[in-house]
Amino acid sequence: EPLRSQSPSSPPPSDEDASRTGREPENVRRGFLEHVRFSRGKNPETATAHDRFMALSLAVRDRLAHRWVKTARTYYEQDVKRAYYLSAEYLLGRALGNNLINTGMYEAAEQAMREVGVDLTTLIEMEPDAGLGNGGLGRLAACFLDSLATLAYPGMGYGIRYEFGIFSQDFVAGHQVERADEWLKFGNPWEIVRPEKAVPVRFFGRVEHHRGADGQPVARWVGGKTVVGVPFDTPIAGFGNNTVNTLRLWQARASEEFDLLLFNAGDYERSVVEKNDSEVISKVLYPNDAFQAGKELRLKQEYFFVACSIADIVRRYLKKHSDFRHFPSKAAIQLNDTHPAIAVAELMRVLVDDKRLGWDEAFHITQQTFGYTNHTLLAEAMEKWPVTLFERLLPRHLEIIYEINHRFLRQVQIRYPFDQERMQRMSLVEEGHEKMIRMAHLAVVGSHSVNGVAALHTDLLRRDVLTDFAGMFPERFNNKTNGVTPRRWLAWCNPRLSKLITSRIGHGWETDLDKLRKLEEHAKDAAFRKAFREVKQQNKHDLTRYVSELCKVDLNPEALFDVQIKRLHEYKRQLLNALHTVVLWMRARRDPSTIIHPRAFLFGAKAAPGYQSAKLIIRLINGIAEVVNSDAGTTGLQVLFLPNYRVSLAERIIPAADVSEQISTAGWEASGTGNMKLMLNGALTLGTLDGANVEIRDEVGDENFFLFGLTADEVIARKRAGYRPRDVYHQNLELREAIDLISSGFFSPEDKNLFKPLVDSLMDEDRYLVLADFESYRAKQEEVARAYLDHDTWTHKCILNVARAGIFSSDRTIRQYAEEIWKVDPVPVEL
Ligand code: B1H
Repeated sequence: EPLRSQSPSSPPPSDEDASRTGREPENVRRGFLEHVRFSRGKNPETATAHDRFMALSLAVRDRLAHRWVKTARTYYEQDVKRAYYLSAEYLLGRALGNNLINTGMYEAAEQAMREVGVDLTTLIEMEPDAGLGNGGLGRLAACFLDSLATLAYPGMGYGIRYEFGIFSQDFVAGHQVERADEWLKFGNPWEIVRPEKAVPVRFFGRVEHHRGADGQPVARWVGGKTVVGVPFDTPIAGFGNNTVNTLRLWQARASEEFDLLLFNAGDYERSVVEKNDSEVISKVLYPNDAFQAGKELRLKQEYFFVACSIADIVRRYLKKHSDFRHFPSKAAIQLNDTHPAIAVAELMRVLVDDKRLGWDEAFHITQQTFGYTNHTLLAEAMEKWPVTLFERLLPRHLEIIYEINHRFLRQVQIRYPFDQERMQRMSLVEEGHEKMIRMAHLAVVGSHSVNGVAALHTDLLRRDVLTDFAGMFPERFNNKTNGVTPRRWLAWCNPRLSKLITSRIGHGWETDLDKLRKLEEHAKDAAFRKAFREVKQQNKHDLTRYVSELCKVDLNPEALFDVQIKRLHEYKRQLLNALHTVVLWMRARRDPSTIIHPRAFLFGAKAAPGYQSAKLIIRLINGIAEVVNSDAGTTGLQVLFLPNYRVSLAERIIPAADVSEQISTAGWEASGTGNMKLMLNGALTLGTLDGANVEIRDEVGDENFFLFGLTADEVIARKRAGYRPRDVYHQNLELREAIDLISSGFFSPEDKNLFKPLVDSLMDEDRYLVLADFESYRAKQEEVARAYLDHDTWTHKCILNVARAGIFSSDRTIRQYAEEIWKVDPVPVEL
């Protein structure tokens, strides 16, 4: 029975009831005070900072609730086609400040808090980051959710509600130490649990084959054990509109039925133990970026959230439809890398086994529904699962994959007769010592669209990693260059620059970032350049203050802030940056006048806990920092590794950056998105022709970009020609001295041989051509330092970088996905 909102004696609570939905300061204040009392059970006098954070967040959520419901109803009533984003990661960061910005309530909240004697920024700082992702891939998913809502697209995210997100990082004697990220410990004010929408998910068991009443073969997956997925919904508010979309994250719960079965059988202990087994599925995010560890639990996580999401999508479809032939006109599902690629087999299972569709019809529907985004060319990141594991965990899916493969390889054979090698290369099953399922091949074969994340990356995908597929299905391949949301990465994180921009070109850039072009005109105005420079300087002072508390290091705010912030990976070459700092320092020790301008080298990065060489690079940089910072007074050089790099720390660093280090070995960084955030905040890029750097340079022009290093083609050629890093070492005196200093144990007095593995791998193999690119990098760094001396010309370049960052808005990216892949239209929400 639906709830009656009318009763004879009391007036109905209406949507317009301002005490709950009003966005004026007095409404926000009342909402806040009510939550202090009734949600936190405190008096204003006894409420802690955390109570206040919870109360304000709940008051903000109240102000989204009405639009959230209205958005869902609008989509339902208009029966619109929806875009579903399936991702194992969402690196959301904090929500309060962003929701205040997107709803236009920031000033009201500030005033309301001031009136009750609370500082809004202190309160915002209470919120833990939602760190349900590793790096770029997870943050991209978060930016996409923001753009979907802002552009009023009917989009929804699906993922896992990890109890522990990305670990938090400490340094102990310069070494990385990981701590569990207990982000839910004090409660999460944004999510709403919906146990009534829980979904059962089967694992293990066996497949029975019968003939149906119609004589057709029927497969039934039976037995095994069941885990339940419980959805938690988080509202995603668009900027300046009424759209509030949903991010639905699944938590694993033990199935009661199953427990009861064991319990009745008298095995209480086993039932409790198995409850644990089920619930570990959503326990923790795997902390690897662009590396596949191949753990059984990870495959369970992937199937778990995929099965829940597909069931949820199908259930929603069946509320208004019964004929599955129209399914692709109501649902587009995007696979964020191969982590959810099992969805191809799962939708086939639902359509063929549960809904009894014919294979060909089901496969056509499946292909029309899915799109696949590839995020990396690294061989070690390619997901492959042992057939034996699949057979045990997901026996029916293995059969389905074999059937897809059989039919697909027949197509290959007809198209390319007598080409056995090609069939082997393209097969979904890798033959060998241990047979493996290639998830990327499953994703490509099961989708109508395959995209890379930057122009160069898509080219390389076509040319190298997926050549055979691009040859056979050229129309499937397309590029969608990544983007970042200008709400979080400018409006929110850099209020000073935002205000300055708005003072010149007005509002509107927040949702139409191409409007920043108008700044090109203002770049000619000396007063504007001066104001721009002052903003950067103030941001650097802010960061300096923050860092002095956090790291007990006093940065020189007059120094050039040179930042490299991203995951720690050998291909990203933090080691190249580190080697250069050693060379500079050795020079400065001999002759301080060689340092053209004071400089602070700032690093932020987490290393995967099992990635030994990455951890050693962190230890090295911390060792270098200790030495270099001890005589910063004479050299003007500072090196600092900021601990626990995460979204909320990026929001502080990026507005204060002068130089953006984007120095990966050409061909390895699929896109990068930090490069875009730094450009948007007026940092100049020092970079290789890799990932989206190529497009950034195309936009800003060569004179506003510091380019160095081998190109992707040159990297390949250099390796083919027999690259010998030791020769480079012998030919470059300064480089040799720096490497020798590291080898000598100078930066690791407690263990003179600590860096031996690092140096050995550099001299013997140097897979990522650090030494090959060193001199080119060093020379370009010298040019950077000289360019910085001319403050005014430098600032002019910074402004042009901001002015030309428009195309790197994730709004542009999402519009392209929506128009070219998903075929979904905006659906504005009216109140
Ligand atoms: C990217 C990953 C990734 N590419 C496997 N691949 C993971 C792969 O947990 N895992 O198993 C996690 C992450 N992440 C990044 O995606 C690219 O390296 C960046 O260049 C790119 O900008 C980003 C977004 O497209």
